[in-house]
Amino acid sequence: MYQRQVSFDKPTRVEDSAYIVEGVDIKEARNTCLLFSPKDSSLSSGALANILAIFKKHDINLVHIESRSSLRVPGYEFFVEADGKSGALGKAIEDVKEQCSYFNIISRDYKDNATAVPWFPRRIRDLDRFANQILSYGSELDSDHPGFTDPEYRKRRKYFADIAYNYKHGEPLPHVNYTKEEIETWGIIFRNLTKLYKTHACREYNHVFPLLVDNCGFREDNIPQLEDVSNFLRDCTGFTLRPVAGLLSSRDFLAGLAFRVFHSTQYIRHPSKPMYTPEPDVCHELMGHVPLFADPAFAQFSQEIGLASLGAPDDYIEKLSTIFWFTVEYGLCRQEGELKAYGAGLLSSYGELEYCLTDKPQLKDFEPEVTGVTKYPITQFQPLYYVADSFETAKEKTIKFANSIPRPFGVRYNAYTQSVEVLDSK
Ligand code: HBI
Ligand code: FE
Repeated sequence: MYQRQVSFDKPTRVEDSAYIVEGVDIKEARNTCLLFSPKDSSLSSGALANILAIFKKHDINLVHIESRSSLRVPGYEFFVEADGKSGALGKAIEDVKEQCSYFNIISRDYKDNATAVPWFPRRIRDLDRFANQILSYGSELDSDHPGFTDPEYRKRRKYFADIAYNYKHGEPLPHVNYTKEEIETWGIIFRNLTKLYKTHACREYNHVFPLLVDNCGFREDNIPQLEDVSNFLRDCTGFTLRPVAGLLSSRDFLAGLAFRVFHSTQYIRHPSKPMYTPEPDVCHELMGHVPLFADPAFAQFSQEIGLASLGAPDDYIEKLSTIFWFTVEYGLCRQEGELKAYGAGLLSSYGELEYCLTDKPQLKDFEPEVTGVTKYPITQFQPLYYVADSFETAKEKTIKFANSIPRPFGVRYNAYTQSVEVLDSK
């Protein structure tokens, strides 16, 4: 029986791994933003010039500066992105702080600083910065992984991991020639799942699936290419796919959703156990997740979870991950009086898709405050599912929940520039 045993839901993150790209230590550079209002913040007083002089003194470059009139204090508020060694930056921050009535730090190193807000991407290309910060690299399999002792499979996993590792925003998604054996594995899963969708999947899923057959080569004898699927999704809702080399931290993974970017694996599970995978694979992403990202209301709902996560404290990241688990992964909904599945973990698992609509599991209405603190098993079928009335109401409830997250600012997505605007009020 297929079990999606998800051993990757670790709320920990790889904070300390040094990662170097093209000679630039991006852990140090450009991962600190400052949001502040000078004490006398009327522009005519030259307040900004005084502050800039402090940065100059400490040899800190500002690679981005924004100003706007402040809602918090009379006068102006500045948002700057600093580029410099953390020691010098720390000193500059101390000096600037003294000149300010309001001051906030947004930093990757937020754990060392009680008042700092966790860093988050603000432009879609910022996603390149954590693409390589993964909890485990593709070819490093645990000893209980079905492919652990298969050198061919590990070599193949390394190939997929390298593709994703080298990917940069804006590039076409690399085309992969899947082997005959890989296509057979996909075929088994495809054949079994498609028998159930008519009766078990939600209306939106069944609306989109034939379009994926027609436009993206969803067939028993073909593993669709991420590039074709991503282009299809972009036309539907603006969602795009990005190849990912392994498991991202929850924080990074959720941040992608704020930009309507879904991090997708491209490898396939080991052929010895076609109905089981200990981690997401291309079957889970394409048959589980992709169809619903083509639905406008579901796409909005997913993006709201992503936007809520930006700069949120760790305990709220965990709540949002749990909400993600009980909706995007294992959600049920009620349609015309009948229960249907919309979660990707269900729609990519033959066994659990059948089980979830029987009278065995417990059902509760989706309520973010409650759902977000519910414990769940990851190695067996879910004993409890949360049921949504519609993606619209799930979205409204999630927005309300997001407003309760303690953050010193609000965020808004600008689809024209594909960037997140940091607002000084919610
Ligand atoms: N990383 N690559 C990848 N794929 C996922 O599905 C994924 C992840 N990191 C965390 C995660 N899912 C979930 O456990 C939630 O925390 C969001
Ligand atoms: Fe998933």
